[in-house]
Amino acid sequence: MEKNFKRTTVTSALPYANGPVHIGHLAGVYVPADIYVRYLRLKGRDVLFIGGSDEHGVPVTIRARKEGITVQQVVDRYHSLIKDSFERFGISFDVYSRTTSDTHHQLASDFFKKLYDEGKLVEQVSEQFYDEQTGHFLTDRNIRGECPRCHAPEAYGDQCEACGATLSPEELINPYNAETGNPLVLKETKHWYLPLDKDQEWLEKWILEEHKEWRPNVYGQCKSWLDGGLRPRAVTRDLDWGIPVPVEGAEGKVLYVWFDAPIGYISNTKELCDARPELGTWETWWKDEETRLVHFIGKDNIVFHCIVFPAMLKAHGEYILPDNVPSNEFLNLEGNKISTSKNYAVWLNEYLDELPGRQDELRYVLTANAPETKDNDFMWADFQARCNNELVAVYGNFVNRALQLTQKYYDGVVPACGELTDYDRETLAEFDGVKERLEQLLENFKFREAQKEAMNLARIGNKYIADCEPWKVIKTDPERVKTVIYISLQLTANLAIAFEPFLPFSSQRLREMICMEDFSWENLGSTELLPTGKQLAKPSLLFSKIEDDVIQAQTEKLAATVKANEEAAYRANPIKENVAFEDFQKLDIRVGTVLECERVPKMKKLLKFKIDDGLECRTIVSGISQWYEPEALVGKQVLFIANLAPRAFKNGLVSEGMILSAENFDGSISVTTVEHPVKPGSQVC
Ligand code: B3M
Ligand code: ZN
Repeated sequence: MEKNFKRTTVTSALPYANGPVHIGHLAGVYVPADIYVRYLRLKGRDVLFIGGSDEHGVPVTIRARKEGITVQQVVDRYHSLIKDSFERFGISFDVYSRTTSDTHHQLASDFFKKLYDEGKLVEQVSEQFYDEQTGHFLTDRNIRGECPRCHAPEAYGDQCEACGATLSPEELINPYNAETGNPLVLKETKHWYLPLDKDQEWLEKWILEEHKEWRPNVYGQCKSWLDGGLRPRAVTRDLDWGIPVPVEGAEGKVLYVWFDAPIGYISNTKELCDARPELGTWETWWKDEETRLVHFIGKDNIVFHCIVFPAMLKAHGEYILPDNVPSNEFLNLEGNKISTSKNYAVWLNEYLDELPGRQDELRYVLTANAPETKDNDFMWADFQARCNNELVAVYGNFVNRALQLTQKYYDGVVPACGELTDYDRETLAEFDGVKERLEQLLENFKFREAQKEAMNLARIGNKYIADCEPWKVIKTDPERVKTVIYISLQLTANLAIAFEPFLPFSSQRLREMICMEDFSWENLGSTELLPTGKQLAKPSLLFSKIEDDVIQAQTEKLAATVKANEEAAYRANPIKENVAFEDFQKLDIRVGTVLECERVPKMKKLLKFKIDDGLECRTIVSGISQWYEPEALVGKQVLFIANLAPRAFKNGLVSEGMILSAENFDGSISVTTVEHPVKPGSQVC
């Protein structure tokens, strides 16, 4: 059912202020949100675009410890860096604030208090690990200890990386604080939970029945959460960075970051509207049924925006719920995952310094390759090709020809339009439907296709001017050239409008060149945008070529990062001390043939092998299922340690030896094998 909304509140995920933002952020969330908002503004709709930094949570505290500075210093630094990068990329927020603001602390605290006072939260005491020396409770990931299954010494509180078992921290033998090494004790602690189990029914109806139009990736993720059954979620934490829990007896506790961060959208709207009363009250943008709420996010945030936050809003009772949550998949970089911790990314602040004035180029390529339906790759070679073959050779070339010829033949004055030929009419007819097509796509968050449609308009223009050859015809039929230039100029003006949401900087420059004051979406498709007799300004190139050396510098920079990461991984794992030859000889390494290989139920990482060791068939268990399909290993000859003491797993499984594999620097595993087939049982020496 289409509702008629009066205004739209658009939010985009609040990035953690624990590092700079990169192209993945831009492609996944901020460029699409900005295109949408710019489009709505051009259409004259009432819209607010809300952004800000997420300054709570554990990541910022980890960064602070790593750099030896205070958490406040970390968030101050990255908040300004992120804000500045967004501004310079033309992400046109109406407000970009932060979750450490007083307004936000007050609003989030009041929100919690209301739910608490009305009995909408469930209080529960549980035992959690506590470091008596530092006086801190620990998160699962910060707890380490001996694995109860395979007895590896450094299993995490949630998982053993050696055997792959999923663990809970209480199962660890001799748990300790991963950061300090201090032993841990169990201590009772009280927390408040949002009883999501009670929201199951209405959420199912609201999402699965009433929002079938959400993108398939969003809808699918929600469905699988709902199918799994919702459970209560703790909304408080034992931490000292965050918003204090506003309840007596909750000293040393703060609101969980995912409880306060989405409320940040509301707080930032409040800050904006308090400062600019002409926008109306913040409540109109969050509580009025005629307001449409749209959240732009990345795919790892879906559950929080589609299930948890709506449940919070509903429990509060006064708020509207999101009408759509367009979420993108991930952008990879040159075939690898973008990683903040490994410094493997194209950081926006660095791009701005290294490719100055090329914001539209990046916006264009990120939208052309947007990961709207599946993960996608950013490749520097593709970036160059798209800039040079599309922006320069099509859009830029057409506009430049139209404007230069106007200068040359008519001193920059729009000529009169004479009689139209059939070809003129065909051309005009082709771009006639563009407004409607663009609207259809933009309203449905199909930005990639929408941009293609705009580029198609430029292609039509480019072809038109090339076919009409005004530079030749001017000698034989000057009257005809007037019409060709007139039409080309109208197309140019249309391009300035159509591209504004996507490429705001070049659109603005183009607009200045054609002195276009009246600039509204409704004019799109018109053939009378630049009237005869209008004086245009001096043109300059809209886009310039990206040279090979620029691209090479970027790919070399990435390669250097990969190399540095590999070297760091090597240094972290240096060659061990020398051993005597006799000690080496104690190990009996042999070749075995894999007879069978299968996954182990409930132990995700394990593969169970039956190995022909020359005499008999033995069982060996190995934690490599992430890297191999079991069938692919059957028949292979592998190296294994034949005299390793057998190891027992909790489910009764016993491993009689160990298969040797190489661990690559990126953590991937490759099983060792022999160059020529040999008899099973052959010794490795
Ligand atoms: N800061 C996670 C992220 O940056 C989180 C988003 C909050 S949106 C309310 O991916
Ligand atoms: Zn283990």
